[in-house]
Amino acid sequence: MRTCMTSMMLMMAACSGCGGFASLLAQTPVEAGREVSAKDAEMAWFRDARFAMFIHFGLYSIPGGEWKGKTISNAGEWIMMNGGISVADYEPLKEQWNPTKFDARAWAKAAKGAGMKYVVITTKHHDGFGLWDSPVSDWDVGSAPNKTDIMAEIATAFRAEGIRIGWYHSILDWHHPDFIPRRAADKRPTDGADFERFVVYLKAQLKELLTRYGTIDMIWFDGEWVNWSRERGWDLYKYCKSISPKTLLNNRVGGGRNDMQGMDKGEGYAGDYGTPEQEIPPQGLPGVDWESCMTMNGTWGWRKDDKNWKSSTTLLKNLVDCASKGGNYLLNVGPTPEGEIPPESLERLAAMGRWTSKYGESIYGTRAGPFLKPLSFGRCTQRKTENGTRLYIHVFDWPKDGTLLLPRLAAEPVAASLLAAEGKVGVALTAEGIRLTVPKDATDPEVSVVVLDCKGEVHALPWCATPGADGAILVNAVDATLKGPQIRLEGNPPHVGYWLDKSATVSWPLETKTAGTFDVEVTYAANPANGGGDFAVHVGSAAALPHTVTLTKGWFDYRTDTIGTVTLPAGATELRVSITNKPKDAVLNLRSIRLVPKS
Ligand code: FHN
Repeated sequence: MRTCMTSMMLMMAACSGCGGFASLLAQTPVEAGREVSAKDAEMAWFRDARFAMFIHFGLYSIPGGEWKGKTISNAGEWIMMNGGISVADYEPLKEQWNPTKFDARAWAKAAKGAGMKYVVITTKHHDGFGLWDSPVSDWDVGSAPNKTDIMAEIATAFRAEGIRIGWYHSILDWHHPDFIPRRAADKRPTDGADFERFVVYLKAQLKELLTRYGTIDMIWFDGEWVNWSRERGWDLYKYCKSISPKTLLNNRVGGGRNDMQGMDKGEGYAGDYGTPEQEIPPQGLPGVDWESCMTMNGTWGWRKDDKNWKSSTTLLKNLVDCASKGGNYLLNVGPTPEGEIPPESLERLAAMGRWTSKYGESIYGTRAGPFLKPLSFGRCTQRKTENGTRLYIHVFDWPKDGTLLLPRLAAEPVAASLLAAEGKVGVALTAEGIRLTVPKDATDPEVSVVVLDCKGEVHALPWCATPGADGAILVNAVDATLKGPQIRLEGNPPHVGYWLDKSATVSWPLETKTAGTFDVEVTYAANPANGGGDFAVHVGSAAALPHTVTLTKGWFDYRTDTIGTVTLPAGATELRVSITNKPKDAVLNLRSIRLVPKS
């Protein structure tokens, strides 16, 4: 797809080192050359790290998803909740806590070998059980058969491998008598329960965790959705920072997390970075610090029957995807009750290490790539160099015709090469964009990396949809401009979802050399339970093209309707979709629109 600029404008951009397009360009936040703020200084190591180990380890590892001979659905670390287990029935687990094979040095070596730069381990999950001996509690390892201070072992072993330390700490506490409201299965009386007293306890334990084990690099708060508030979040944020100013605190401290999407629901919530969970933002988030946490199988804590392991290639692509969008990848392991990381996890960590040890330059210390939308064949990261900018093009799908077309950039390419591989790469500025000519075969079985060195800074040029070789114009959700409340991209590949507000709209800039009439094909999903209604497609100022949705099987079950024809004028215009009648929660999830020229 061509951007809306003539090749002459591009050449001018290239020649002028893109100085002529500053006003047009989406700024890609990079540190080089700009005033480094206190926030930047504080976040620097986080932004460079890109890859980390998450560890869910605790009493819940013992049942491993089973309780009294029954398999409990969706339970690893949630077994107490999902199994409806009372505190009295859960407490005896403490007498079984004896991870005899726990070896923090082995865990640290596995993380180091994978190329992970920090670790986040559960000090206390929602069951309230502490993996260190806390003077303010006897619900911790201090009164268990095996009194090993897990935090101390982790801090020593991971620091020895040069890995920074993060403590996961749940605000939600299903065990402490002062935590209210209680779970449904928790029939303990709440008389005398005092949540303020619980907060004092919470702060006392955090002070222990922040002062007993050297400088802690981050506290990974969680469980912020019960009886928590923005005000409590700021109070806890300031409390922790008063003890350890350099310790980063995620946005779950503040209660502002927007569910699994993980970024803040609005302004004014506490927290240093966003925390998408089990998903990666579909597009980059310029100027935002974030980290996607994901499991290797389907469960955070150990679950003996969860064999749903993602491939190492999928895990690698997730790492690259996160880095290309300016975020970190926090990849989870759930050790067994004996204290061992499952072999399937170790295999994947070793496989990732083989790749990061060879191509890590394209991940660590890089920043989000300049492209406003993900590349169709891979991803891109960038770093500042002495003479300009180095782009790392991560190729997931090696081209059969030997060419890679990069969307247009205001850039002055100087040279292209293969990272950690032999072979030549040609580079040419063309009317469609920057064309790279690569060897016939991929240089890596999983993710190959092409390097493009450019003079000066590199910025994306405004994108718009243009006719492809067949004359059709395809616009996908990932390229859309979304306006209005709640609406956002969802899924992979994404559709436009959460279209809950009738005022929200979706649009794409278009450009065609000649006027023409096109059939309009809309691909969408509409859940029978809470979807359906009417929308309209608008082209520029022409009359709207109305359409009534046909319900599908669900929000991720798509269909394509040809809804009529539109006439495009020559030149630039806009394709927009609005909701005209919304009887239920939402009308549709919109995946793509294709304009097919009428012959
Ligand atoms: O409820 C927890 C869950 O057990 C797990 O710890 C994840 C990891 O991010 N956090 C919460 C769910 O958002």
